[in-house]
Amino acid sequence: MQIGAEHGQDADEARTSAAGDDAHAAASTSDHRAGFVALCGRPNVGKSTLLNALLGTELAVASALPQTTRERMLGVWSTARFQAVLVDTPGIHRARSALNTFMVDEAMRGARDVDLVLMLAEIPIVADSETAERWEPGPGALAVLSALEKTGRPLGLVLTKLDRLSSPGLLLPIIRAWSSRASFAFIVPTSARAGNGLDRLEDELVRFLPESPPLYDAEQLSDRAMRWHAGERVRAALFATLSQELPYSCAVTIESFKERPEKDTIRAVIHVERDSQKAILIGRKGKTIKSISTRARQDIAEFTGRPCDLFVNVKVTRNWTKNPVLLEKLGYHEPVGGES
Ligand SMILES: Nc1nc2c(ncn2[C@@H]2O[C@H](COP(=O)(O)OP(=O)(O)OP(=O)(O)O)[C@@H](O)[C@H]2O)c(=O)[nH]1
Ligand SMILES: [Mg+2]
Repeated sequence: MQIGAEHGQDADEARTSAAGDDAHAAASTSDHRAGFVALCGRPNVGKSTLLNALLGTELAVASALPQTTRERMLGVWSTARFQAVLVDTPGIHRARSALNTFMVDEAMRGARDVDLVLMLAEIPIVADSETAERWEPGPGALAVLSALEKTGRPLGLVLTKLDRLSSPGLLLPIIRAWSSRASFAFIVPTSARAGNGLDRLEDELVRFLPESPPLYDAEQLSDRAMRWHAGERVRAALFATLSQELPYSCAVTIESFKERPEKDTIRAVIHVERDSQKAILIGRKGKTIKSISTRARQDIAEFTGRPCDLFVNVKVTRNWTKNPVLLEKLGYHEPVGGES
């Protein structure tokens, strides 16, 4: 698996470099298609899980808690027929802290300049057809719709978590309620978990990719470097291990990532906002931090395909979620060319 060393290449830059690249041109056939597809929606609707299901690999970190994804990430889906560069984005929500404002801005940056925006929305769990008939999208989902319509990009609706619906008959009124709200290019119900609707989604989205040679090397799976993915896996372990609130006060930086043929060595710092959080994170006799780092180490090793040593430190970076300067220091800023 090849992971990108570059981040920050936008849609236009990728197109320009592909057009001038002989190696890519050689791979092109007249009907090959390539382009960018953004996955957008409220937090927790299943954007990262859908990206993973389409790519067939656990590239993006997904969790049961909302606001897991904080930064854009590209997942490159290459087939003989097309290359869809999928843009995973943070959930769009009403932001209060500096971190949340960054996340929503990041999501909107993800929807910019793409060939197609997919708006993901959860299928509501309705018990009977009467409830389904009365159902309307909520204010949060409608706010997302209005923000995405403003991008002016073609907009397809992906209804998610179809497997939770007890009967397929309940779906029709839900689709009707959505189609009365906007003129979507298409509406596709899916279950990333059960693998339903993914073939149809593929057919729909490929139609929006322009004829083009591949924009990325077919071997390249992501624009983010391995150290970024390692940091994400430490964050995933925090979401999986800690109770509700604490993961939202945690940021992870990778201080060093030494690749060695037999065993990589990774040093990570988990930043919390307060001393009391540091104590909880470490736990009695270091038990909590040990289980987090064991979990993260296994996850990173599975991802890289190599064993690793992972050393984790916990540091108090006071009120970092509220302070734009500290956010930048911890890596939450608009990407600059070549940086990962
Ligand atoms: N039942 C069911 N659950 C799903 C499906 N897709 C995603 N989920 C679950 O929904 C939760 C959120 O999934 P994510 O992929 O992290 O959602 P997201 O939209 O990326 O969330 P944020 O990054 O927090 O905005 C996880 O617990 C997933 O396992 C699905 O098709 N069926
Ligand atoms: Mg996500």
